[in-house]
Amino acid sequence: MANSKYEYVKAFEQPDILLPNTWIVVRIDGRGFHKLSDRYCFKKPNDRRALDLMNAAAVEVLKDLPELAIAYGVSDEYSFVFHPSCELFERRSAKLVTTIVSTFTAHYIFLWGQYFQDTPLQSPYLPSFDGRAVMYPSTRNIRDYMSWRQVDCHINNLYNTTFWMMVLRGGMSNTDAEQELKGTVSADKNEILFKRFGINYNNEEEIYKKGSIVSRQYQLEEANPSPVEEGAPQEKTSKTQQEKARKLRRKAPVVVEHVDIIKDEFWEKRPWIISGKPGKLVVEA
Ligand code: DGT
Ligand code: MG
Ligand code: MG
Repeated sequence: MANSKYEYVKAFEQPDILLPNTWIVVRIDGRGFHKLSDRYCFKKPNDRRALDLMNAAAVEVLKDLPELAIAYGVSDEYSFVFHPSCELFERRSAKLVTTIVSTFTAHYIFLWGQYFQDTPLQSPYLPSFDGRAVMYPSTRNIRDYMSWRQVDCHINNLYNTTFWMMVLRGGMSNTDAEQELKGTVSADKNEILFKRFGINYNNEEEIYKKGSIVSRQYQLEEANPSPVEEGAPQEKTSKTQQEKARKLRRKAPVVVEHVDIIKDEFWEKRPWIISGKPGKLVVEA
């Protein structure tokens, strides 16, 4: 390309390459979903269609980006996790975040009609998402990040389930319900649900209690504790090796689960998430 006198403006661009050998989480969150959920009459406290739509869009993102190791979704947010060995877009933050946000949003809008058949999207009330990238230097950190989101899901869901029961079934005003729940602990909310409404919180649907985990499906392994070498420098993989791994990952189906990701078992049975090495494909019987 010929140089022009304008080309100096390129020098104003800031580098934004994320640190090597770190886990990268791109968390996206629906913008103004409080209003949007009212506008499209989402059911309270949980609208299964809304969650299934979030999950369907996330599955498409994982299919589109084989570099993604796992994703976790709750409410109007999704965390997409890249393995420390990921070299996509030279690990440039803006490219990673904007690609995830726009791919997710495109699929969310494209799939809307399948999940909300009687409530078409109307301009200007269109869903949009923000996003940010955060780096985590150790396996412990990334697992704690995932645990943090799942614990948050549980705390919010227990609160919301109790609150909306008190309002919708108990006939209380929003303010009164809020007032009564102030300062309560989990046991109190469980008791309100059980004593007043005959609801055993444990029997609520897993998708609401645990959120949604999206990952590639391989043959589950025996849950053996496998010590992870922390901080060991990753061998740089060549472009051909990276391409081979991408192709292998593309072959694995992407699945959605609603299970515990805080305990070791989930990670031990799916060692490919932490190791970054594809597992054995599940063969159809
Ligand atoms: P933001 O993220 O700062 O732009 O603002 P919001 O309004 O998106 O707030 P946020 O992200 O903290 O909270 C998510 C909102 O989305 C919350 O008000 C409840 C709503 N929401 C998410 N999933 C559901 C659902 O399944 N049913 C209903 N009724 N509301 C939902
Ligand atoms: Mg939001
Ligand atoms: Mg949110």
